[in-house]
Amino acid sequence: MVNPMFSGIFLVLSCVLLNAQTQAQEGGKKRSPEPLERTDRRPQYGKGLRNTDRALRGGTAINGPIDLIWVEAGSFVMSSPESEAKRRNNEVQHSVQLTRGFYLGRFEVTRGQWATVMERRSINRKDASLPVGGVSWNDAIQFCELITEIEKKKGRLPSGMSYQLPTEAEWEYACRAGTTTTYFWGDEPNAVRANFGKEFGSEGVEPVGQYPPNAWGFHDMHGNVYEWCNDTSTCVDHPEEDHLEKPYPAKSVIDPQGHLGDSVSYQLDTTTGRYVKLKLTTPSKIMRGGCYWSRAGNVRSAYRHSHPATDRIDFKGFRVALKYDD
Ligand SMILES: [Ca+2]
Repeated sequence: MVNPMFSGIFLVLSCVLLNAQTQAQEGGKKRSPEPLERTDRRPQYGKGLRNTDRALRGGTAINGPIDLIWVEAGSFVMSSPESEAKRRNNEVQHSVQLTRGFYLGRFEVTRGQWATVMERRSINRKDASLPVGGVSWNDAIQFCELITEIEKKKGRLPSGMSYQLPTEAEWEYACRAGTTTTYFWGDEPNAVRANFGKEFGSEGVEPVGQYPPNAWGFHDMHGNVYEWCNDTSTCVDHPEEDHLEKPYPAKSVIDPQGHLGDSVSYQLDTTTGRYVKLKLTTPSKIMRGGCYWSRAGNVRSAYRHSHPATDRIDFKGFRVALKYDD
C-alpha cells in the first residue's frame, strides 16, 4: 500500500514540474494566475439584433451576426494515435489545456456573410449559403477585423472580445467535441456524415449545414472547405514529404498559439544536390478539416495542412472564433 504522505508529495511535485514545463512551452501565452475563474463564464452577445442583421445569420441559434456556439474551457488529447489509419508523422499526440472558453462559428463563413461584411452588398439566397472560398489567410484576418469593428460600433460585442481565427488547438478541440476517434462519428470514413471524397470542381462544395453536426453542434468541420487557423506553420515543401509541418512537442501545453517564428522551406541546390533551408517571406498558415474533394485521410480530426498566408484557393475558406483579446 502506498503511504498517503508520499502520494501527496508526489502529486505536489508533479504539479510543480508540469507547470514549469508548460510555462516554457513554445508559443504558449504567459498569463496571470487567475484566468481559470473567468473561463467558464459565457459572455452575453447580441443585444439589440435587428432584422437587417439576418443576412449575416445562419442556423437557428442566434447569438450574433454569425451563428456562434460557446465552447467551455477544458483539456483534451490533441492529434492522432500511432495506430490511426492515414496518420502522418507530424501528428504527435500531446495534452492540451485551454484555459478560456471561446465562441466558434457553427458553420464555415458563408459567401453571404463575406459579401455583407467585406463588400456591403447582399447576394442571392442560393449563393449566400455556400461557404466562402478563394480567400487568403490575410483576407480572413481582414474579415475578422472588420466585423469586430462593425459589432463594436453597434455596442454588441462582449467586453474584451474580438473576432479572430481559432488556433489549431481550438479548432481540433471543437472538431473532436469530446471524441478521440478519427472523425467525430467514429473511425470509419462515412460520406453521409461530411462532404468529402467528391470530384474536384465547383459543383462539389455544398451550402453550410447540410451534414449532421458533431456533439457540440458544429457543422462541416470535416470537409466542404478547408479552414484557415491562426497558427503559423514551421515548415512547408519539405524534401521528403510535401507540406510537412513541424511535429508538435510531445508534452503538455497550455493555450498553445502555434509556432511564432518564421516559416521555412527547403529548396534543392542543384550544384550540391543538397536541400537548403530558406526563410519564407510570406508565412505559411495552418489549415484544417480537408474539403469536398479530399480523400478520407485528409478530413480526419488530426489532419494538418498549411499554405502561404497570401494564397487564394477556391476550396479554402475559414470559420471565425470570438475570443478574449488577452
Ligand atoms: Ca470545413
